[in-house]
Amino acid sequence: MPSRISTAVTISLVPQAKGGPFVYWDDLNHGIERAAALGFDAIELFAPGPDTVSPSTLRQSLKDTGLKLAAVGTGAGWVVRQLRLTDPDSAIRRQAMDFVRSMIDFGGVNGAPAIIGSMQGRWGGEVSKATAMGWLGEALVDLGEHARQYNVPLIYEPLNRYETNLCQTQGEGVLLLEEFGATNTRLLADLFHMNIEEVNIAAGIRQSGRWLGHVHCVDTTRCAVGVGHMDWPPIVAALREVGYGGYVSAECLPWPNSDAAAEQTIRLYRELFGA
Ligand code: LER
Ligand code: MN
Repeated sequence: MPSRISTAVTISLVPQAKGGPFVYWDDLNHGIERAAALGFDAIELFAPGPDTVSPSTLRQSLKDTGLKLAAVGTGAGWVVRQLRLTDPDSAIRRQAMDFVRSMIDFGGVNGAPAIIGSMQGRWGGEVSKATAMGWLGEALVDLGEHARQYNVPLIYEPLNRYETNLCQTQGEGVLLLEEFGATNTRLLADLFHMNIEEVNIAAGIRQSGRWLGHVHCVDTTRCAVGVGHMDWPPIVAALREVGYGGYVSAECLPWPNSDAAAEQTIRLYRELFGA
C-alpha cells in the first residue's frame, strides 16, 4: 500500500521573522483553529524559544482539535539570538547546541521533530569550509541522538545559496549525513530552496530517497502551491517513488492573506497528493 502523505500549515510566533514564509502569525490558538477548520492534519510551529508556549497547553489544544504537531523550527535561535552551529566562537556554538536541544525537547514531548535550517550558519573568515562542515556533521549526529528518546528524528534542511554556503542540495545533505553516520537525522526538501539550487527537483527528491523526512511544499514564488510555475507531476511522482509518508508543510508567504494561502494550499494538496 502506498504511504499516506499528511498535510501541515505553518504558524510563526516570532516577530523578528515578519515578512517570512509562514502562513499564520502571532496567535497560536487562531492558527490552530483555522488549521483544524480547513482540514489540515497538523501545524508546524516557529516559536521564539522552548518557553513561549507551554507544552501541556499545546498538547491540550492539539487534542481538542485533533491536530498533530508536524515539526518545530529552530530558526529563532539565529534570528532572535544570533546563535549558529558553525560560529567561530566555541561558546556560541555551545549555546546553539543547547538551544536546539531545548527545542528538540519542546517538540519531542508533543511527538514532533525539530528542524535545523538557518541555525546551521555558514563557513567563511577564520572558519574553513571543512571545519564548518565538521562542526555541522558532528552536531547533526549529537542532536539526532538527543531526539531519539522521543522516537523522532532530527530534521536537517539544505538552504539556497543566499542563506548558507554549507549544504544547498539534497545530494550534499545525503553525503553529509552518510559521512558522519547521522543515523537519526533526516533531510528536509524545501521546494523553494530546491527550485534555486537543484538541476532537477524530482531528481533531488529521488537522491534524498530514504533520508527524506519532511517537505516544505510551496510554489516557485514561495507562495501557496499553484501560485507559481512549479512542474508538479514529476515532483509528486518522485515523492511516491521514494515512498514518502511524511508531511507536506506549507512554509509559504501569507499571500494574498493567511486564510487565502491556507485554503489554496489544502485544496491543491488534496488534488496533488490525495491528502
Ligand atoms: C528558511 O529559508 C527556511 O526555509 C526555513 O525552513 C529554515 O529555517
Ligand atoms: Mn524551509
